[in-house]
Amino acid sequence: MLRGLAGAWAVLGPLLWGCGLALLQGGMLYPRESRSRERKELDGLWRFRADFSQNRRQGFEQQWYRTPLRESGPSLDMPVPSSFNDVGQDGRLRSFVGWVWYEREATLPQRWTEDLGTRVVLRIGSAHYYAIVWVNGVHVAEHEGGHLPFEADISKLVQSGPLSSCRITIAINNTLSPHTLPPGTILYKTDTSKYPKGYFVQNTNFDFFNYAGLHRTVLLYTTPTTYIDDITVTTDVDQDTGLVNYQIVVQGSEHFQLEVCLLDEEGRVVAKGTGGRGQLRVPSAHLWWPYLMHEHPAYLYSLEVKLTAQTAAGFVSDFYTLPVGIRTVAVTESQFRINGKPFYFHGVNKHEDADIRGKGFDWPLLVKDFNLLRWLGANAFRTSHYPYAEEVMQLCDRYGIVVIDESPGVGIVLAQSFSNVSLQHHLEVMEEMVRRDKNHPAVVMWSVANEPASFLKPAGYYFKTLIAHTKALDPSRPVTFVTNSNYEADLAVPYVDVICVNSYYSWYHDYGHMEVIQLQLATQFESWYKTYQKPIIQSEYGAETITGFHEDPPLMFSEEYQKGLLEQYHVVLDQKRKEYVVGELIWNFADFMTDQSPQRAIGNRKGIFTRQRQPKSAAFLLRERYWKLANETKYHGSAVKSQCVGNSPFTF
Ligand code: GCB
Repeated sequence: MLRGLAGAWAVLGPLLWGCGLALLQGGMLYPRESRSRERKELDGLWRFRADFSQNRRQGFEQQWYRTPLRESGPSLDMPVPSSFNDVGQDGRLRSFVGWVWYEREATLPQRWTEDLGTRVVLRIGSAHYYAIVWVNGVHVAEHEGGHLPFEADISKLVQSGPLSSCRITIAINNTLSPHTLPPGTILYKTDTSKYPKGYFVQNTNFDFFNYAGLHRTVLLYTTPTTYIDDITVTTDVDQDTGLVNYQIVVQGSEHFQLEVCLLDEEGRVVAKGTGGRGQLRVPSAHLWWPYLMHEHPAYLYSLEVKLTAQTAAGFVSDFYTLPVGIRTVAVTESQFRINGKPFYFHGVNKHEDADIRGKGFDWPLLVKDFNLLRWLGANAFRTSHYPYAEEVMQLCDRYGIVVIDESPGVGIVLAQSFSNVSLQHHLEVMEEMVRRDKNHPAVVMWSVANEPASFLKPAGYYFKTLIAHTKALDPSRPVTFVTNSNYEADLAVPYVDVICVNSYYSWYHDYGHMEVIQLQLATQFESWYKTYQKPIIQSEYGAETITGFHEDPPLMFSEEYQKGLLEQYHVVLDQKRKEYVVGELIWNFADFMTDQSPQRAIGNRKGIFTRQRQPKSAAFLLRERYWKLANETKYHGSAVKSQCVGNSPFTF
């Protein structure tokens, strides 16, 4: 039985998106340059100060946003994008909890400040966790959540006087509470024989370092005052005709015309349309195929949108071009299908994490990671455990790397974190996430959470509501969350389309005993499948491994143990993938930083690559397996050749 909507999509697509869209307020299109739009990145050095005062509120009491930061006290140079934690030598800053202040001046082109037909927008790609923004001392935005972008229209401010620059101040608070996503708690330690007065620690229930700061690009961009605010595209296939359903939202005027034009990769126009909503038909369409599933994976068309509007000042035009991949996604009782063909996820879980910059976006790191993914023969990853930078998603579209897009719902284990306050926030985060990532063909499934306490009583209502809401926002994609609960106790799995299960046999349980893995893993799969008859992904498995540690016979933490453990998992995965297991995602792509604890030797070491992206022995094992899987599961075209181009099998 088809659980996906692919069949009915041709007819219902645009209509259903209409319903979904009604829930979202405003668009969040990626800022692209065009004939009508400019962008100015504000990356580089910002002034910075952490508020070390006892109550962390000195910055507000003294209104640090009113005057340049240098006038209210000493400041540091802080790179953006970057986490602030690891760039300095001050241990207090590494573990700082509370408000930090960023500031920089931006010089604006004359046209931006003088042309009242220009709209100037400040966009912050990610500020972890809570941010307040002022421009020239005036409050312009506030945002909760560290992994999704937010914007402020600052036209009025920068166009109100003879200004050629503006001062941007951003205060950021990284404190996590039971109602934030991810949740956390602040624990005050009041025993004065052990702790100084006012001593507190931030506790979390997730396993990565709570890096903070301006993690992604901060930029200014322009549009005309009547502008294309949002575009939503969904696709389907009818025989060999591609169907592109589009819906466009315009702000600033009610009197406008819209023209859309779909171009192929050679720049030829393949379909045209008019109006704010419609369907384009593309005969003999090139489908968007995942990496290694087709000779020409990741085919992208370009949807050129042109808006013309009549305003008081005359005619204005706005142009926006959106990459579009034509593909379908569907789920059956035992398969995950892309373009009607069974798809097997062979990939990784990642983190945004690296030396020095922490979670700060970095192009060289991004390109290196994608080169490693392709070397590995990985066709998928999960954005564990929060939405990644938009540029990451764009590369997935371009390379055909399939994405399970996960929300920051990680570590939801406290009863308070299942309250209505938390649920309401989680619903809003899903709205922001779907709004940002809905047009990426690479995104094939939403994951609303990782390892919540889904056996607790309130989890049933919480996840039923959350998953239903996500499906209402986007009826075109399956929805899941990742469980580590017992199959009999889990109250949330009834609502998912695909069961994603994490297990660490012979690591956290029966440690040192690899001989029990096969039995335990087979039991895990069989129990879940018998109960639910839904496809299953092994969404995490792995072993802590310190590169360079060798022990034969294998001992825990050695490279041999990591390999041995993976091999045991693979025996069972090879049996069950013939039935209903539709994917395997190793934990983790690379070693990454965590809080300090007796279980962590400078971070989590379950990477198959080190934090510096050098392979451990397990990387070679997995590479052999993934290329073999690619050959077995490819849809058509010639065999996937492990061609030696500089010893790397990047191409067919
Ligand atoms: C898990 C979590 C992941 C941890 C991993 C581990 O189940 O989902 O965030 O890092 O286990 O290594 O313990």
